[in-house]
This record gives sequence, structure tokens and C-alpha cells, in this order.
Amino acid sequence: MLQLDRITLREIRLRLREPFRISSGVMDERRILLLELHDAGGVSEWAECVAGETPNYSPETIDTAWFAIREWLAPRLLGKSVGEPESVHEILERNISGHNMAKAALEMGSYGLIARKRETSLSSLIGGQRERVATGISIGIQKDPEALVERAKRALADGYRKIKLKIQPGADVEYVGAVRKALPENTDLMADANSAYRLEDADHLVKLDAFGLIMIEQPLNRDDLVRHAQLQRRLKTPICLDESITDVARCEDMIALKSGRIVNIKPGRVGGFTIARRIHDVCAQNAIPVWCGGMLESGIGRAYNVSLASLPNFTLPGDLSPSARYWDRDIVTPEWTMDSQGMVAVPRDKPGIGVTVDRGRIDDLTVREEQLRASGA
Ligand code: OSB
Ligand code: MG
Repeated sequence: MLQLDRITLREIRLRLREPFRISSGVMDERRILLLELHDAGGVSEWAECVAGETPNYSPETIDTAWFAIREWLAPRLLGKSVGEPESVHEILERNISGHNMAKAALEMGSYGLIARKRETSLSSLIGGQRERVATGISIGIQKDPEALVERAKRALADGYRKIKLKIQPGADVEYVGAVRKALPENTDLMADANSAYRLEDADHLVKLDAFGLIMIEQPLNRDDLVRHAQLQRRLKTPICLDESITDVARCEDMIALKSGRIVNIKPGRVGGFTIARRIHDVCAQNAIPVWCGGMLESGIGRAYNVSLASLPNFTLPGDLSPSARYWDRDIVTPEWTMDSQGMVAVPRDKPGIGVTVDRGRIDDLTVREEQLRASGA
């Protein structure tokens, strides 16, 4: 049972150790929306909204999410009794379309809070099984192929089990080819285009087939399931969809149309754990491998992703890099670390999200704060 009597929204600013460039934009400082969910029984847990600063990856931003949570979503939970975290999705979904990242922050926070209340780990609450999850790195677009090769070599030496290279027109075949040549043949390499191409680029993208990539992520626009299917018929390399998969139906359509063969699951993009788990199950039934994507989360959002990635069909390494890949100092203790085999430990022996939030540091980083309470409270 869950009864939220207060939700604290905060915006913190956290500077990335280096700018992260993808085809649709560059980030150097993250504006992160954190939520603290307070249960009437006195227990609380933290959650993170993964919306970015600009609507390039998805239509949502930190500011639209803040508004949606305050105006429409949080009022549906505050002051009400909720039996199971599974019912939160439905409560938030009814007659409110979109705003998946805003919904996800509340929905996932409800799972975290219930785990904390039951003194069980988030991973066990959702049926996770792995003690450790395999980790990949996502490397942003670099100024030239040499710089990218240097990054990729370092990542391999660090132990990462999958290396993802961001690409865009003008920084693709030559860049990926240089990395392929410089790394051992058996290195799992992939590219992520973040929708930078059109179907007319198919002849060009076919050149990537020469590099034996384990997948190419989201080459075309999010709504282009039919075009992705046309492109997949031309490519040997499996297409993995990210931006396109916003709900279970979209995943079923991908399978029916053969628009892709692998799915990147980001719980924030699909509205939370309930749908993330349904997509995981649909994929498992259809022999579609899945992996957990990242949105440059702080240590709080990372905790949710690591727990999700402990489910059985997350068979490919996730974008779950350790804290030090992103930040000089994270906002949780212990910070997220990776061993030399590229594995991150799932905190299955700790209650709730499994990390302690550094409240003093968050206070220092907070630029805006708002308390949400049940109306009339
Ligand atoms: O497409 O996966 C993506 C970051 C921001 C927006 C979109 C994406 C990404 C990443 C980052 O690739 C992965 C990570 O968090 O390490
Ligand atoms: Mg992606």
C-alpha cells in the first residue's frame, strides 16, 4: 500500500565531465528533475525524470515534465491510497496522452518507494534475477575519426562490453570504419544515429554493413516504422529501435512490420516500469533481445535502470556506465562503479533503490524546488 502525502520537485544542475554530442544536439550540463516521494507512513524515496533540456530526443523537456507533474499527474496520486505499484500506470494514463517521462518519474518512484517500504530491493520487487549487469558505453560524436578511435580504445581497456558510437551524416562510415580497424575483431560495436537519416540514405547506410556491427540504433524518425522496415530489408545489420518504441503497441508493430530486430528499453521513454516490463515480455516471447538504454542519468536514475536491467531478457549490455564516466562526483553513495569485466553490481541486498542520496550535495546543486501536496491538505 502506498499513500503519498507530499512530493518534492527539485531541479539540480550537474556538469558532465565532457560535452556529449549526438546528431540532434549537444549537452554539457544536465538540468535534472529529481523527485522525493513521501509516504504518509513517513518513508520516502527518490526518483529522477529523464527529460532533457530541449525537445530534440523526445517532445518532452524538464520544464514540460515539471508542469505535467504539478498540474495533472501528481494530483492523481497525492492523498490517495494505491494498492500496488502496477496500478499507478493506469491511474496516470487515463485521458492524459503523452508526457511519458513525467509519468515515468512518478511511476518508477512509486516502485522505489514500495520497495523501500517493504524493505526489499527494487530489483527483487520487479522480478529481477541478475546479481550483476553487463555494461556498454555510448561515445558522443567526436571532432575526427582519430579522436573517436582514441575514445573507443580507452573504453575497451576500461572493460566495457559493448561500444556504441554516435553517428550523423558526415561522421559515420569513415568514423565507424576507423574504430573497427583499430579494435580487436570480436569487439561488440554498434552505431546510434538518433534519427539523423532518411530512407533515401539507404545506399549510404548499407556501407555500414561492412563493419559487422551488432546493430544500428534508430537511423530514421520515430514515427517511421514502415520506412524502418524498408531500410531493414536493405541492411544486413540489425536495426534497434529507441525513440520509436514509446509503448507496447509500437513494439508489437515493430515486430509485425519487421522494422527492427532489437529493442532499446528506456523506462522513462515508455512511461515507467509497468510498460518497460510488458515490452520486455513481448520481446522475450518473440525472441527479440533487449537492452537498457540511458539518458545520462544521475546516480538516482541509474539505480532504476540497473534494477530494470536485472530482468532476464536484458541479454545485451546496457548504456549503464559508472558514475565517473559522467560526473566528477555523483549525488549518491556509493557511486556506481564497474569492474574490469564491464559488470555493474545490482544492489539486491539493499532496500529501495539501493543507494544513499547525498542530500547535502543535492541542496548545494538545487536551483529550484517546489512542494506538492494533496489539495486541501
Ligand atoms: O539515444 O541513447 C540515446 C543520451 C541522451 C539522449 C539519447 C541517448 C543518449 C545516450 C546516452 O546514448 C547513454 C548513457 O546514458 O550513457
Ligand atoms: Mg539511442
